Amino acid sequence: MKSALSDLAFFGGPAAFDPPLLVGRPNRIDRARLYERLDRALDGQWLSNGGPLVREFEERVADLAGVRHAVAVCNATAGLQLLAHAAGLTGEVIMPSMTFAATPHAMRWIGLTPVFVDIDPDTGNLDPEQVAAAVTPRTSAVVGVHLWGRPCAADQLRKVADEHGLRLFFDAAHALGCAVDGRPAGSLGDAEVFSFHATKAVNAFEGGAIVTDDADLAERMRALHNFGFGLPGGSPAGGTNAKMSEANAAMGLTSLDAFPEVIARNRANHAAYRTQLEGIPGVLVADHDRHGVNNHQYVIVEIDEETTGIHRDLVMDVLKAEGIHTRAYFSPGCHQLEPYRGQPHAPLPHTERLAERVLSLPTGTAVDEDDIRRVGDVLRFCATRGHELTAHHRDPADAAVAPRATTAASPVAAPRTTTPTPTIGRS
Ligand code: T4K
Repeated sequence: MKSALSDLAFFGGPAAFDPPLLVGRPNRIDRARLYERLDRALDGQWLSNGGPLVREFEERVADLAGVRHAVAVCNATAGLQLLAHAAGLTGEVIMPSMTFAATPHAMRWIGLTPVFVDIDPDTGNLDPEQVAAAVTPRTSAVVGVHLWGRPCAADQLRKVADEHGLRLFFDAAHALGCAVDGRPAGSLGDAEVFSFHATKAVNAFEGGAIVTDDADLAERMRALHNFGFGLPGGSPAGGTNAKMSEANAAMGLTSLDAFPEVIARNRANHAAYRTQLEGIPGVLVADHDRHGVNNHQYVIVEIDEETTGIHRDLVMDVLKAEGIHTRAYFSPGCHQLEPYRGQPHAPLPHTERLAERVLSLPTGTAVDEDDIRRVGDVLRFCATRGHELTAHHRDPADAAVAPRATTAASPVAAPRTTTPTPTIGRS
């Protein structure tokens, strides 16, 4: 328990966690099952190009998404590109800035122009009114992001898309197993893309899947992700290689087996964080349950600097010194990242406000209730002694509590500027 500033590892005290606790630790799986599946692939001498494990993985993912088709791919970024290409998108694609760089980068990489619009501050997801206002003759699609697994306002977005003849796709990288009004994520758009990256609730080491009810689109994607082979009439643009291997599918299937247990643990962890942090002025634990069924793979807190006297970035550094490695999902908004910085965009006040406050805490099977109690202690200390902590950090002349040399070099205490430090990539 920390009671004085000098107890904090940031100011030279002992760290709360050694080894550290990290956001994004892969969830536990049954290794024997993984090895059995890998043995099967090796024995069968079929390692890629639509093997039996990939087929089984696709069936199970399509089932979870409540759709007829799933095309497994090497990662969600390639999946987004494959989808945009197969759907024949051109010109501008409307999307939120409050997302991982992969969403705009995937589009830009294939010559499309991401157009950022603001979020609904209640959900963190695309605001349909802002989407309608951003449509131009060059717009071909809307790509919503189910942020932290919260399903987008699909019906309202569908209305806007239909009015303007646009395709409606979702980046569902966070949203496997999530749902709203009984409709699973994956079934809300014309097509949606899941991520099975190592850090996700279900992982295939690396991987992704595009899910859809559109049989023609699925067929095009299946051909194009294998060099365009088998596409009726051929493919003028050729094709790419975005296939998932059997080894990735073996991991994906084994991780899917563990998914119910992972969700249960995530849900319990989320509840424990809420209990620990409830009532601390200026600290808000995002309540995903208000927005539908969630897999709870992201525990998100907002730090209000005005109330606590401490900026989120300094909280991250103090936590890191304690061995608690958080991430800011997502900060800054993509419009402030290269290569989008400096390009004109609609006003994004809600995105910018959320990006300044947001913090993602460790969860998953690597984290238990006792860990959460100890994380809660440090966060409570930061929030209730925030003014003091900030003042001491800004005045290293106070030798008794001067920050450790390594962390003092961090940019967190620099005055806020219009070009924020990319907190996602900070390590
Ligand atoms: N759309 C959205 C909305 C997304 O969030 C993402 C990916 C995508 C699209 C694209 O999906 P993929 O193409 O990746 O399938 C991480 C993930 O790399 C990224 O997949 C994910 N979103 C994003 C939210 O998180 P970083 O830059 O934070 O990764 P990194 O390497 O800093 O690791 C994050 C944390 O996880 C650290 O605390 C370390 C820990 N970690 C990581 C790995 C890889 C582990 O403990 N073990 C591991 O094996 O992006």
